[in-house]
Order: sequence, then C-alpha cells, then structure tokens
Amino acid sequence: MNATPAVNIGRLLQSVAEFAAIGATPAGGVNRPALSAKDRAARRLLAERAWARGFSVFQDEAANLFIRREGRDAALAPLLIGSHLDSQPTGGRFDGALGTLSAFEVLEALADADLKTERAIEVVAFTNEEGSRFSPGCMGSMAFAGAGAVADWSDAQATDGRLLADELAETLRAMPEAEVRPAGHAIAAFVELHIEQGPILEREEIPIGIVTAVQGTKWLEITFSGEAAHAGTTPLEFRRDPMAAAAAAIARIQDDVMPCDPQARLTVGRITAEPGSINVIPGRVTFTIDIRHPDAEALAAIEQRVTLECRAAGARRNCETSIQLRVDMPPGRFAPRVTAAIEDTCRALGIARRPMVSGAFHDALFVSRVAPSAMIFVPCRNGISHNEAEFVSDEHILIGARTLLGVAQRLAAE
Ligand code: HGY
Ligand code: MN
Ligand code: MN
Repeated sequence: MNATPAVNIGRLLQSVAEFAAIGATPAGGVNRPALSAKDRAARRLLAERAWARGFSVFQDEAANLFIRREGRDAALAPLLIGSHLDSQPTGGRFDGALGTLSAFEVLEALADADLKTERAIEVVAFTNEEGSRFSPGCMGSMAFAGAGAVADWSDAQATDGRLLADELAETLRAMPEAEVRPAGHAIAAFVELHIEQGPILEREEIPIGIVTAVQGTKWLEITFSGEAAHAGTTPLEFRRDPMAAAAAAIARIQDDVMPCDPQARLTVGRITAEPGSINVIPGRVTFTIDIRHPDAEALAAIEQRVTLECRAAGARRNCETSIQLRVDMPPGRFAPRVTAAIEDTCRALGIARRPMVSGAFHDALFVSRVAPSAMIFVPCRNGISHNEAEFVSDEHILIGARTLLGVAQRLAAE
C-alpha cells in the first residue's frame, strides 16, 4: 500500500535557500542572469539532485532543462510542471525558482511515497524567462511552443557584450550528461507555480490564485539621434539634443498616456546616452518602454499613441527617431480544464483561492499555445517582486507546493 505523497517543507525550504545562494546579492536578493555561469551552476545543482533521486535529465536546443520521473505508461505524453531559474539583476530568491523547486519537490514527494502516476511527470526550468540579459524574455518557452527559434536570437547581444549563441552553446556543453533534444516535445498539460508579484492575494488574505489569463506585453526600443556637441558652447537654437527629446517623450508617456487607462502599465526601465560624457550633448539616446494591458486592442492603441508621442518629441528637437518592437506578447487565456483541476484540488484540501489575471508574463503564456496550461499564484509580501526584498512566507510556500502536488496527481492520472 503506497503512502500518501506529502510535501517535505523542510527539504523545500532548504532547496530555496541553497538556490538563493547561487548569485546571492548582499541585500538578500539574487542576480542569476540567463545563460550565465551562475545560471549554469543552478542548473547543475538541480540536475545533480535529480540524478541522486534516479530521475532522468535532458535538455532541448534552447537549453530548456527537463527532469523526468517515469509513469506507468511511457506511451502517454508527460505532465509538465516547472518555471525558470534565471533572475533579474536585483531580483528576488522566489521569482521562477520557487515554481521550479516546488515542482521538483512534487517529484520527490511522489518518489518518497513510491507512488507511480499514470503519466510521467517532467519538471522544466525554461531558459531566459526574464529577458533582462538577452531580449526577448521567455526565449525557452517560445522555442518550446514554436513561437520563436534559437536561430532568430543567436546574434542577440547581452547587456554585458556576450553573444547569445556563445552563452547558449556553453550552457549546453556544461551538462554533457544531459542529452540535447529538438525543442517542443509533446506534453499533456503544463502547470506553473509562481509568486503573484502583485498585492492582491496578500491584501485579500487568500493563499492561492488560480490564474486564468495573462495580460499582453510589448517592449519598444526608442532611439533618438541628434548631434553630439559641446555642453558649454552650444546655445539652445543650435542644439539637436536627443536627451531633451527623450525626457519630453517620457514625460508625455507618464503624465498623459498611462493615466488615460487604469489597466495600462507603461515602464521606462533602461536608458543609455552616447557618448555618455558629462560635458557632451549626447549624439544618441536609447530607452526602453515596457507596455502591458489585458486587452489586445487597447495594447495596440497604446503602442500607436506612444509611437506618435515619441516621433513628435523627436521632431520638436530636430532628431531622427527610430522605434523597434522588440517583444510582442499578445494576452493569453489558460485552459479551463487545468484551472478546474487547481480549483478541485484547493476545494479538496480546504484551501481558499480566487481566480485572477497575471500582470506579469510567464512561460505558461507560451506553453498554453501548444498544451492546456494554467498557473498557481502564491502571495508575496507587499506584492514586491523584481526587487531584492521579495519575500514569501513558509506557510504560503507549503500551501503552494501542496496545491501543485495535488494538481499534478490529478493531471498525471488522466
Ligand atoms: O516581466 C515580466 O512580466 C516577467 O516577470 N519576467
Ligand atoms: Mn518569473
Ligand atoms: Mn520575473
């Protein structure tokens, strides 16, 4: 008679702490850039844990890392659970890692109970979800879902100058024991546990969010080109100052565009000036705009409005304006069959839950294009994320992992 699988919370908390040490920052966060040596170290640690438990490990050509625990019927497509291990430069220890490690805990709990599920269950750590070191984000899950190919991005250059193709090759080489397969194998369903990265669950004191949809995202890169000139000798009427154009455009975006729609989210996260010298009027200024909205048409309309504002600001300063659409992630809806499995599991475990839409993008957004998918959210303190102060209580980590275990058993039994 098999024991009932149970989450070993001590082991899971220990895992979270050990992975948080890889790329740990002095302020208690994590800096584990995609496809960096620290990302490779985290992947190796997870793979070694897997081999120690007798699970198999393989990669795909996008360096997505898979850990597989066999089921009774190898002919059935596996259930996929997991998230990502890469982080923001000043990220938290839970974004991505909690979902990946909770998924691994599911495999360990099943193995501890010696319970064989009908379907195999695979844990995935998707490559470059954050998109911070290499754009776009969700590269691994896009490649898995056929929504992009590694070849499309191979000349992408990291913010630290390294080429994606080189870092990807090095990451694959760093784990020769893991066979590399083509991206996009068949799966039965996908469930991703993740922190909410917003304030709703904590404010409503609800431990589980059943994510039914993900809002859309567009990343624009705006470049104003003017004329580098002397800061001291160039009167206003002779200036073609791209920094002045950027400042005017960003002010319009923040003061006039975003307030028009309470659901709109516009963020300028990165700006660079060339040559970047204190006493030179820049020749060129480039900045990024991250636009989010749950409605595809509204998202497109905001992109239009932002484009007009930027072109007008460039023209007023006699600068050329170039606008590149770097990322275009339409909103996505998750599969009712999978959200129902989360609902049923929470009901059976007596866990309070609520449906919600994700403000952040996630790998599940792309995986949902090729398999029924959904997400489980757990609260994070003050809704803070993409910040070293990111925090999730032990209680919510346990409730999240128990929910994921229950959902995995349901979906791997069908
Ligand atoms: O930016 C996002 O929405 C994700 O958290 N990387
Ligand atoms: Mn994430
Ligand atoms: Mn993130």
